[in-house]
Amino acid sequence: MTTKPVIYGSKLSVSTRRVLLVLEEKNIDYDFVAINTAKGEQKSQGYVNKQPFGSIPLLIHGDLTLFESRAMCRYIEAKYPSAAVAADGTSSSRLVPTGLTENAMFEQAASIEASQFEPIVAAINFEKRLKKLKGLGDPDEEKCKQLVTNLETKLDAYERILSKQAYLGGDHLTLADLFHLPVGSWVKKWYPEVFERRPNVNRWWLTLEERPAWIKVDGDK
Ligand SMILES: N[C@@H](CCC(=O)N[C@@H](CS)C(=O)NCC(=O)O)C(=O)O
Repeated sequence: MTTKPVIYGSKLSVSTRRVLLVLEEKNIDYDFVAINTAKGEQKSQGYVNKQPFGSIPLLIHGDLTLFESRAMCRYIEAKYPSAAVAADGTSSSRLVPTGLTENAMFEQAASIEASQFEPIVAAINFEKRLKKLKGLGDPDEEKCKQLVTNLETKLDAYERILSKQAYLGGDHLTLADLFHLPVGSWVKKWYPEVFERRPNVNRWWLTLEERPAWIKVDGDK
């Protein structure tokens, strides 16, 4: 298939950014179709026919129509396994390892992100940013405090893991690390100390934030 993947989404959406980040990491050419969620374009009948949940992003590539950002990232990795590494040369092109043990470690890390990290950071992102954008009022600071306490407990576990290895899934960068960046970078802006006072979490996070692909995606708003 020679056609480019088409991503429907918003450059401000964390889930869209997750997919754009992986495309940039792997230097894949893609087309982008902006969906204005404030205008409810993601709820139009034509869109919902393709994305039944009426949310972004959506990936279309040839005959394939795919939703769920993490599934898209895995698809991109599988479809373009030998795509060029990032400009700084630090990325292994295999963002999902294929060896049995390495893959099990990757899956563990991906599961940690989805089940331990995402629910908390997404709730903080909702309180601090999305609530206002949706006209639902000010953040509930008491709720944020509880969420941050919960996040600290999780990051203590990350600190234990990252004191023994460079990345969450082992000694090489994988999709599991990249999955954290879009929402986590917002949370770090509001609560930098939560990341910074854990030396290994801090080192890991700075390594991710400094990746040229992320700098490009984060700057493209
Ligand atoms: N688990 C989904 C989450 C998709 C999602 O919640 N997208 C948000 C933007 S980040 C959205 O579409 N919000 C508008 C809406 O749901 O109407 C994924 O990773 O793709």
